[in-house]
Amino acid sequence: VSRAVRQELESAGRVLIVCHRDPDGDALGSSLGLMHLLEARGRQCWLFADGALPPEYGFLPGLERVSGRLPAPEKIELAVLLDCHEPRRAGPAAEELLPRLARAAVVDHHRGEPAFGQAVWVDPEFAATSEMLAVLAAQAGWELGPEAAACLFTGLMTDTGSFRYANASPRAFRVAAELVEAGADPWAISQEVYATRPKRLKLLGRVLENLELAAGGRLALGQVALADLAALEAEPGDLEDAVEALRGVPGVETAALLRELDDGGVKVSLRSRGATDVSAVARALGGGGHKSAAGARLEGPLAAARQRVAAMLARALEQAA
Ligand SMILES: [Mn+2]
Repeated sequence: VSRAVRQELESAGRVLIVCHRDPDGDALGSSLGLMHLLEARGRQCWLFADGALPPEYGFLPGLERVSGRLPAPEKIELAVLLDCHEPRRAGPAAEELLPRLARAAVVDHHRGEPAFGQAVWVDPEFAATSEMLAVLAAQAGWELGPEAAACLFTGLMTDTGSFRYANASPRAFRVAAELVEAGADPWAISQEVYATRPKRLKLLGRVLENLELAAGGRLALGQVALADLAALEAEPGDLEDAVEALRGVPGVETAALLRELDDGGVKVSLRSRGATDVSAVARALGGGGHKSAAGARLEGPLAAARQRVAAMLARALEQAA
């Protein structure tokens, strides 16, 4: 645990909590978890997230506190950037505000070289930002109530693929046990997060219809055209099951799912089973992420982007073999 980050969190009374744009379970779980922890200690918090909040996280206690608007800078004593370490990852409004504030702390588990913040704790050995905050709270002796525990458990559960990914370390399980002891309900939470939505199943069907195996079956490629997303009224978050399904095909070591964007670009989500570092491929494409889950944004059209990604992944597979 970073002593500097802990000191910042213990000394500030009015705290702005910011996570990356288009927040996922860990971004929201860590933000809300920290809010509950700090408010139990009498602190005042604001929560900011840019982009849509996925409906499966609607159950998180305090979610209504997450706003797409930032408070006036003079009210903020300390800003905390969670689950990313660059202000630009939090969207244009946060990118503009954060560097102007006197005090900023960062807690994140993504790879990279953090250059922002006075107190920075970035450690890719952790499975989730939520896990980092749970460890910090335990070490600091902060009271962990059931609401904070539920939020942090959600972040840890989703970032470990329900404790199945390679990042599900002994520590992740120990932290999960502490969170369950503190009142997180794994069954209730997983029911909410993994509820089967017809839209998602249909979208998964479209992706699987176009499944292509390359590199001798070690590479799975899928794509979703803008028209498919529109026809099913699907949202980007609805595609998470699809990319996991691609990676789950026996023999597949890396998977790529390409999604056509309405501005002519293409979003690519990359997954690996662990041997191939897809974050390196993502970085080469101008994106980033983790060794086994990463993403980037490319220029269109879809077919050209697909060819480019397929060639890069095939090379990465050759190098890993
Ligand atoms: Mn995370």
